[in-house]
Amino acid sequence: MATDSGSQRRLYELMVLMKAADDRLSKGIATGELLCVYWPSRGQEAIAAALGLCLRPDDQLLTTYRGLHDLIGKGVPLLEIFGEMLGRQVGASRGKGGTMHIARPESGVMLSTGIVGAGPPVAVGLALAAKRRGLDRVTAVSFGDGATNTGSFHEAANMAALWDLPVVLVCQNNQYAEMTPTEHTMKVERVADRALAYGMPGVRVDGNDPLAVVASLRQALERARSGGGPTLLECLTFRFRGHYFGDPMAYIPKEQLAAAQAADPLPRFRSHLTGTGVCTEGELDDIEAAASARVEDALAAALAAAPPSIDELDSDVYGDPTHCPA
Ligand SMILES: Cc1ncc(C[n+]2csc(CCOP(=O)(O)OP(=O)(O)O)c2C)c(N)n1
Ligand SMILES: [Mg+2]
Repeated sequence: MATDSGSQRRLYELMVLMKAADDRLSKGIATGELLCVYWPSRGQEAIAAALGLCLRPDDQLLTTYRGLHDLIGKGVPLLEIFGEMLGRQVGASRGKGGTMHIARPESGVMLSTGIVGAGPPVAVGLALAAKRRGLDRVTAVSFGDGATNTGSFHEAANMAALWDLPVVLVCQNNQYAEMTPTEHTMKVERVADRALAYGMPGVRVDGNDPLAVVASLRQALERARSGGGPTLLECLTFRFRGHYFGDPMAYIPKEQLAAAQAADPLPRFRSHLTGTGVCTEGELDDIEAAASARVEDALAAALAAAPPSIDELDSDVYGDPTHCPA
């Protein structure tokens, strides 16, 4: 099914908002204005925008420390993202979790984790709960190429397939795990091929093309929602800013980075939208200006917000054993 023009425009809005947030955070951290840690997602926007477009509000998403784009796509308010990164009470985790630990169940974001490979087993648990309760919700989990070398990924993939759980395993293959290229950690070339071992479809898509990601994601979501079980969706992309913000990226060959930047998903999708007549240059300029303004407003509000009060110290530490969210 082709993606209609309204949805294409929505994809661009999301991608532009993700890039604007990344650009502003990067500038603020580099100048010392913002005191926070950050694992940049610049370059990987197309995947998160597709997730944002295709997941329903009641679907769930789990992500990693490199989750800025995923959080924006799933609708976590910018104020709550920036507030959390800056340790403010308005943050999604009330300023007590920081960049690595942003969760917002109201938006379906159940986990951001700094433990590589920790998302898939939690997603499998959530999907098992949904299946047992007869909900037609799907749980998507986003993780890196490096995560597919952890035992927890393989255990989760096996169990998800065995029990036909409504999960979509979304690998954002940015070709590096910290400073190590994938060919130094995997004998197989394609992450998607790992699906064969567990009896589920494994699909590799161009992760810089939002329409390609949408097309594959829709199939995977449909399969999961109708009881067909999980899919491993490998989205091939690249990480433009290094592992952590400030990483000098000395380990990335210059030609490789230049080629990746030439395939930047943003200008490429912009050309597609204008070339096919979906949007005019002026409309896209307006989208970009609106995104920058939203980011500025949210960041100013987060900077002006208070840190967690002392009373927050022991709240949210222990769960309520009688409360079981639907
Ligand atoms: C269990 C565990 N092992 C090692 C680390 C250290 N570490 C942090 S990020 C990272 C690389 C992960 O690479 P990938 O899964 O490809 O995700 P990316 O950072 O590229 O998005 C590693 C090894 C960790 N955080 N958790
Ligand atoms: Mg990686």
